[in-house]
Amino acid sequence: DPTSQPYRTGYHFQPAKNWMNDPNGPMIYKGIYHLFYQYNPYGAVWGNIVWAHSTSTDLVNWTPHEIALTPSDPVDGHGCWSGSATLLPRGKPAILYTGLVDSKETQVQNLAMPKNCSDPYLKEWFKYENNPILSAPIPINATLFRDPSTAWLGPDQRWRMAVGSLIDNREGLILLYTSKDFEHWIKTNNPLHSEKHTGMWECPDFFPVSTGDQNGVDTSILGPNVKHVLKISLFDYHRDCYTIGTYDVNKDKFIPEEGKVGGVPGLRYDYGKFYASKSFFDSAKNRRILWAWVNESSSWGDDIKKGWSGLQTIPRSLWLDKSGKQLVQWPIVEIESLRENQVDLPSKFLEGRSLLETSGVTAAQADIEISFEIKEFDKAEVLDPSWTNPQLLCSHKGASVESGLGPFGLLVLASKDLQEYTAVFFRIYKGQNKYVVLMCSDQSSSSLNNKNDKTSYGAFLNVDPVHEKLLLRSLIDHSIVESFGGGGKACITARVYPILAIENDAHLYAFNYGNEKVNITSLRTWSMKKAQINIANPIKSVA
Ligand code: DQQ
Repeated sequence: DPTSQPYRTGYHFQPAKNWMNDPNGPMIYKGIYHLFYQYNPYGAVWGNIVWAHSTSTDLVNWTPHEIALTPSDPVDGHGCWSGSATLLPRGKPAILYTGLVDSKETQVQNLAMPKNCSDPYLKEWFKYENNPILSAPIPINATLFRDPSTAWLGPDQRWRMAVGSLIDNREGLILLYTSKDFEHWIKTNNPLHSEKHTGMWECPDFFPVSTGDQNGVDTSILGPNVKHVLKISLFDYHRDCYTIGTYDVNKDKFIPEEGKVGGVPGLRYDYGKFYASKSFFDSAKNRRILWAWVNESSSWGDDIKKGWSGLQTIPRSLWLDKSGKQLVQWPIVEIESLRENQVDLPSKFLEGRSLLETSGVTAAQADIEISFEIKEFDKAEVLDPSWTNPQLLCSHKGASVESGLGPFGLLVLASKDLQEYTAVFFRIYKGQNKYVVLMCSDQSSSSLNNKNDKTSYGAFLNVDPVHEKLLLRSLIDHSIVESFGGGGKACITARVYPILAIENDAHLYAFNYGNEKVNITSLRTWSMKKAQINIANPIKSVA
């Protein structure tokens, strides 16, 4: 039974069984949240891809529906790949998605619409009779032409959609198309954006963010009060990168403010496992919400044995940081409705090389927030200027490597004897003219099962530890740990499969393996209730 296993999650979105990858077409329609996703109805590995569909009223509990889009010749007989939803004027939804027309993975773009717009659950969809609406333009390779974005409407009353692609020199690019009627689309002369030596760009997401507050704005909003974000999924590196910039709607060009969108050292939504993300504007609560696929770190054999593969992140609100230079993400507030049995620890010093167990929490299914304050910086080590790659730094200096200031943070999904643990922590270094905070998620001791990928992840956190507290929140859910540093300025998601630290044998600790003491100013834990997620018949018959 795939639903009763130690790695099955309690409050993360996943289907009852089988393979899931990218989130597709998230939207809110008549007060109902919709999530579609790439799904294999026949097994726990990628293949036979359809659009599965679930709806929710609170983004926490989800009802499964019939498959929304299933392959049919001639426009998508070999797969219904990723795409997006757009709300047309008068609120009518439309789906743009990639169809695979043959076994060689030739890709076209298709349009689908609801059969009955008065059904808020949008249970049935039909494919537009003149599909495909787009085939790959010369000289684009038709196997590298996919993932239409949510469309936005320009002041010229033309819709725009972005499609991911690749040309010579491993140049990733975003093709841009415009349309007056959503059915006939014309390619613009220049791509929306492109960059050499980055490889294929998948799943583009392009949207405005408000410069004045944390509210989200509709995808078609332009003007002086917004900046634009371009997110791409880098196929060669399996990571989601974004850049903030301005969008010139007359030239249909995106101008990044700094750096490169495709650069491996660039900004990422999440520095761990997180891919093919997609955002949507939630008009009910004026926020932009982000979803992403979190794949397994276990072996194919183990995935087939457990009968499922893939999770979605907890949906995250997303907004522009006060600095204007990066985005901030935070789990949607609705998830807090699952919190119970709050335990508060009084503020206290955590001496060097010490451990503090938090009890009274179901540590395998929990939410924890901890805040550290540093007073003494003398012992901080000097950051070697050549240490520019935070992930490498975290893998060289795992949780067991002591230093002056850090590592300090959390040991989650830990066994009693600490044979197994996942460590999420900070280290503080002396940089050129400021202190540098490194955030790590170290999976190297997460499981005695060595068939899992236990790569460590890391990010530099844009927080000044002299003037600000160091906040860390982790959402722990059996085989996933989603961590938010600095109130969501750096996020790291990890998948782990402990053998000992499961269910009631999982423990949770705060730790400080550095030499210098740190002050825990607050430590709050909650057990998390189980959400009703994709259970076909949640109401048991009493007859
Ligand atoms: N997954 C889909 C593609 C997309 C990729 C196929 C990204 O449309 O490019 O399942 O994970």
